[in-house]
Amino acid sequence: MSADYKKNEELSAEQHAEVMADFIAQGEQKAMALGNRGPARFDKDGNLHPEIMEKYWECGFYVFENFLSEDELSGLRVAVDRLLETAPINPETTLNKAGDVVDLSGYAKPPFRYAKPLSDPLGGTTQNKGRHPVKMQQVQVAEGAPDYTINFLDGTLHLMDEALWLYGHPSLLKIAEAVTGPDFVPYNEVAFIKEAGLGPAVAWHQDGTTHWNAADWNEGAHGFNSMTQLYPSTAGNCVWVIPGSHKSGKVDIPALVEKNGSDRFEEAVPMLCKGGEMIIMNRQIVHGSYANSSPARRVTMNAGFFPRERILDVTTEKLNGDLDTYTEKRVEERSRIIPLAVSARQQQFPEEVPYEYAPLQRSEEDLEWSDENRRNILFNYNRQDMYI
Ligand SMILES: O=C(O)CCC(=O)C(=O)O
Repeated sequence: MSADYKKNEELSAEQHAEVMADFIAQGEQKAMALGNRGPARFDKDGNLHPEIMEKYWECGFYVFENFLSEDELSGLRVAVDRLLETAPINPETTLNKAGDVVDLSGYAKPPFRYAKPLSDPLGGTTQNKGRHPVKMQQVQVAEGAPDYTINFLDGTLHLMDEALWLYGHPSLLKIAEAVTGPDFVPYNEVAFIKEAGLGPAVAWHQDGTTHWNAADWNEGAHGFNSMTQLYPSTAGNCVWVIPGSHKSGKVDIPALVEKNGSDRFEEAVPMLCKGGEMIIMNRQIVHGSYANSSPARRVTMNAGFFPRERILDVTTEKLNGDLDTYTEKRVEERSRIIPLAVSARQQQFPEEVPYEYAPLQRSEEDLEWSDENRRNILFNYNRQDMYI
């Protein structure tokens, strides 16, 4: 282990920022040299440009520049802040900042998730099927910091209409189609929040937990996440990845920590972009984010997708260890969120050409956006989240 990596010891936020500085400078250079960024481009048939897909499959991630309009971006920022204002101030109370009681009992899954500032809640634990094997560098919080920070929102589409409109974005769904095929299946929509000087680490991991040993395993077997950034995704606050590692099968993360002498892997690069840009990231890529000892906030709107053939009729454990089976009915019910979001977006942005989701094109169910479908389809849609 290198001298400055204090296993089982805490660094102050200043010391952490200091040990990260050289690593960040090198990582930034490597990231910008990969050539996997640019605006979303489509060919004459409206399909994502093949050069983009080529780079995505080479690197395991791609950055779509200038993705959102200023208006859409500021609407999302306001919506997230408004929502956070309403949240209980910590996981032990029902009171929010204004002192009002917040009733979240109707939600099948708690919308707000909390963590200790600058902690690493998952690393080195058996949580999430033990897929985060090594704890990240521990960092002390500054004096006067709150006991908890909200680091995660679960089920963003029923929490904020702005998130539903984003989800119906025709380019986002065209990109999903290009990566996973036109019958792509949604699995969860969440937000990662890393407040400046508070945001906890997400220890190094690969997302997939099911198909590693499948005879027909390939580099796309566990799907991908779209990650729309509401603020700059900087080396200090962002997700770092090992480019190309989505092609390596299951990676020995403890061996990487041993080889590098710390959680700062020399092979890793930061996924950098501006606010309003969108990253797509392969779920098999080795990735993680450091405690946010930086002065910059990150808010990422995640929406993940699977190839249909990798989820249909699969029985596997969810991240909490419960067994689940993804029947055709289940997949179809969970997928209704796509036409519903497209319809909601169409009502918000009527001048846009809406995306057509092939699997539910001939559905006889009413999947138009309405108050009734907000209640019947959208509310608690995320109890049907799926995991492979
Ligand atoms: O946003 C982060 O910090 C972690 C994201 C992540 O691990 C994921 O999307 O799988």
